Amino acid sequence: MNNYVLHGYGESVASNVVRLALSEKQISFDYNLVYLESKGDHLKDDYKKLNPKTLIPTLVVNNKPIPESIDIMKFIDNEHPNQGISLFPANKDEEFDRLLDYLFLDDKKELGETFGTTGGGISVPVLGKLLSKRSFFAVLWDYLKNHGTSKRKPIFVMVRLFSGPPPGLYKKMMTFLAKHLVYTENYLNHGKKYIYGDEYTAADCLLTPLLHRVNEMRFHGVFDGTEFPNLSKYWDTISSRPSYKKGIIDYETGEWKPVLEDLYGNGPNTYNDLLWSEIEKIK
Ligand SMILES: N[C@@H](CCC(=O)N[C@@H](CS)C(=O)NCC(=O)O)C(=O)O
Repeated sequence: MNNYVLHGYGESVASNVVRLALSEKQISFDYNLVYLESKGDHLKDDYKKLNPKTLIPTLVVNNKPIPESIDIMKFIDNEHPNQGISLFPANKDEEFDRLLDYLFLDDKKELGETFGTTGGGISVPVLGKLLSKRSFFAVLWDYLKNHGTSKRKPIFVMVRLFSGPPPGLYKKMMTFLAKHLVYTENYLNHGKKYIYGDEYTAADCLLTPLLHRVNEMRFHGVFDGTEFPNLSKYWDTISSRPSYKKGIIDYETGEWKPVLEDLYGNGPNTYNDLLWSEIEKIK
């Protein structure tokens, strides 16, 4: 048995962040899979005791729960300063904190406001289908009564009502996603190997799952080297690190793949063209 137990879900951006960090730090842990929309395991009392916001992930260390992906990364980096990579570089400056803020899935911010919150926004078509495995009234009751983050209650109820994004939401997400992809492409003009410099850091643990989500949601052409050469190069670099397979791919639950096939067959996201027209407007 390990000292660490991670409660997470396979296809979850914030869980992917922490699993990447654990893998980069070469830390072993026990894992508890918490099903989200399809079963609502995170809304049950047992989990709520660990994470009152009913969000994943939570790292439990000798029976003490640590919620919040950034706090988990800080904790493991402090506990294991000489093991694996340094997630928070000693010479980090304000720009590093600003970058974390931009890439972090901050549950207090609006969807789309930062790249971090846009990752959640572009996932909504899949979340809607997974929520639809439960009756509307079961979801309504469960989320209103048990969800620990008030802001999210009406969002999930609406997403269940429409079995996907409520009218206009996904279109808005395309505008945000376009903006964040262009911003990140330009940011990488710094010519460094990773987002904050030449070493892999916590900022890459945050950015990798976001780009993975863009890919997973079938936004084609982002990483083929034509429109976004910097992002494409960055993607090749981070996705060929062992942590990408160990922390992300190996943990897929298998719930998302059939839903994505139902939604898009073998083709791109139905909003792919809209995304590209938004990109063209601001490039
Ligand atoms: N700020 C939190 C955000 C965690 C978060 O939003 N997790 C998502 C999955 S990526 C979640 O728990 N979603 C389920 C829900 O809101 O019901 C962190 O970084 O740990």
